[in-house]
Amino acid sequence: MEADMTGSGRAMTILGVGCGLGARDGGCADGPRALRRGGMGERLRGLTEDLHCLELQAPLGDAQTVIPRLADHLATLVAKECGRGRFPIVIGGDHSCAMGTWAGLRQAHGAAFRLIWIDAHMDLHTPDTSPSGALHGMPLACLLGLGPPGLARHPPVLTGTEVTLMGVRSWEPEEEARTSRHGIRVMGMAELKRLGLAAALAEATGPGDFGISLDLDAIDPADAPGVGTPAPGGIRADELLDALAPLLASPRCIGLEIAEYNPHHDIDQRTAALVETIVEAAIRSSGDPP
Ligand SMILES: [Mn+2]
Repeated sequence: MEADMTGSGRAMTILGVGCGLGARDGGCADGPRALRRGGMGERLRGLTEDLHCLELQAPLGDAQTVIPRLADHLATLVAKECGRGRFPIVIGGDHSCAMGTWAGLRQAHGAAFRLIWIDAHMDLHTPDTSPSGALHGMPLACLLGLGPPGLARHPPVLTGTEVTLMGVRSWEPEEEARTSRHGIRVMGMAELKRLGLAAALAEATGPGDFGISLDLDAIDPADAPGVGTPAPGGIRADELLDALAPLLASPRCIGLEIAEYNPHHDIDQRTAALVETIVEAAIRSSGDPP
């Protein structure tokens, strides 16, 4: 890792995943492209000497066929970038991209790591429990090895005890049952308010390595309107940024994913600016780890 550090922080690769096939509202497929056209890459390159940007586009087709293939492709790319000592930032696209992101990190990262899944939803459905059938409600289940062949990851990428769900406030009973069965730690909004976000994140990350998967719908729709499935009563953006920035700076942080940016629902570029600020925090702070 050290050899790839530049004067201005660690080497990073942003992987945009233009896929909305996993969502009922597929507009998030345009997320990475909208951010690129808005000039995010150029502005971020002003902050670091070593930033690569890649973009995947989902082909037309059936979600159940396309998404697992895309996830395999993404996993390969993420693993390759990690192997080169580069910090991966995956930007969706719908949250089904997580099936690839964390498979790739599991492949490339030798040590154990915890995953902090910040989301309004649990994403623990399988096709037989999902009311909508949308695959973006299933990625965490797939990573745990749940679901039908082709969708479930085998061997499982994660075990439940490695995962903390944070900010959840909308789920089905079958999903909640899975959190208990698999030992997934759940921190709902009430607990986040009680503990404070920084303390909650510190508890969730533990002393070792960790990754962060942020579904933008975890954030209150007032601050992040540009999502397909908004859920009122979420985490305020300022609080999240304050709590997240020092974690993104930590050398224990092995990867970041930001999913569900839907430019068609954004208001005054509010959500786009937030995505950029979070990525910026990862880039800016990476030069001087605590
Ligand atoms: Mn999600």
